[in-house]
Amino acid sequence: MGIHKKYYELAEEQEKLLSRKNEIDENFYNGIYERYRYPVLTREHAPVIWQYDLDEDANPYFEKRLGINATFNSGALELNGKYYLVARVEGDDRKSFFAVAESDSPVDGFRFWDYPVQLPDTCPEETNVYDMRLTKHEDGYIYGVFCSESKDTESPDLSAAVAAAGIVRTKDLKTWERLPNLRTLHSPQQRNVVLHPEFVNGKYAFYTRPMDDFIDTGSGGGIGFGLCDDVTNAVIDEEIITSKRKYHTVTEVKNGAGAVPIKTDLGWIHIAHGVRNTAAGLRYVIYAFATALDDPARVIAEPSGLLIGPRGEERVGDVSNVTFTNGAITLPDGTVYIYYASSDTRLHVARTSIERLKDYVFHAPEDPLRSADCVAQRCELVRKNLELLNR
Ligand code: M1P
Repeated sequence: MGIHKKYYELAEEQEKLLSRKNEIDENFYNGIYERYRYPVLTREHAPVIWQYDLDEDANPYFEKRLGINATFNSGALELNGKYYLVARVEGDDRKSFFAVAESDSPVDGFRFWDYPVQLPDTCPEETNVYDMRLTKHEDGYIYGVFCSESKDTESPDLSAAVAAAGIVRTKDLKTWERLPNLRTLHSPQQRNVVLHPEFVNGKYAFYTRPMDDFIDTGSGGGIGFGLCDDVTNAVIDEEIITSKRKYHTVTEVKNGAGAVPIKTDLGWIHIAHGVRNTAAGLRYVIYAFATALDDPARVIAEPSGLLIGPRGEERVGDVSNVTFTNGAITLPDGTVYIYYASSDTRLHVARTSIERLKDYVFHAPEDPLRSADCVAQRCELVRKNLELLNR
């Protein structure tokens, strides 16, 4: 039994990709954040040993045995000076799983650990798992909250599914303890659930996304918020709505919490996603809002429109016209790295800071919700600028 020589070629080629330095994309400017030129994770980052049988006897043509289709929506965390992404990895078989990618840098050099995460398999009906949010909670654990998807056995429709929020916790990203799924007593389905990093009134606090159905949020009015006493048996009775879905905005069809909220002196800054419908299908963008420090469910600022929308090659992928985030890392100096995926295919990074995010969230104007008022808003900006320019 020997190693097929093609392995060395592929490994060498991949090494060039993994050691490539990233750089700021000079063609993009908005003052709010910088985009980086290269994605931080792509399917080409997936280890060769995940996909090929290296044994030249068993695999004489060196054929791919278990392909990887995409690496995208990632939880993100800094731990002991290293940067970690817990990515959604999708096999060619359509099943997603989690895998940890580690780097010494927040913008490049991410390498997957040898083995994907093997979550404790406690839900026999669970078919798919994805989109983990990683919360360093003040109780000392790192929590991973993710979508646990099962077939809806009550429905005759083969595609009918049920989404629930799975919960795991760890201290090192290696050993994962699975807790029972979150139960929300008044919402039949849940996706895009995020655990708040601090206790609120002595309780665990979750941002939820009440949904009547697997795809449609139905009567769900937006990003929810609920408290529970015991995270090891998490049950939320009352969900209140924080950032609402609104007609003719980027959140009209649905929205969902993204990265764990970032604490600032002015409030919690949330980086979430909003969805609208178009003739070409759903369009997902990232938007931001702030909630009060003394009440993380109360929205105190919400600039209009999108923060990050798909641009250039980001527009195209398995689910085109999507930007989506479920992870950001804030450094002690206030630098913020937002990890966002494009078109359910690859993962990118954008760099900003707490000060710039605050300036954006609290000073970019709110959506006045009507064209006539938007024109008035823009004309006021033009008037002020012309006055300055003509002074
Ligand atoms: O395909 C776009 C996104 O769709 C879902 O988000 P939502 O629940 O808001 O519709 C998620 O499945 C997400 O993984 C995916 O990126």
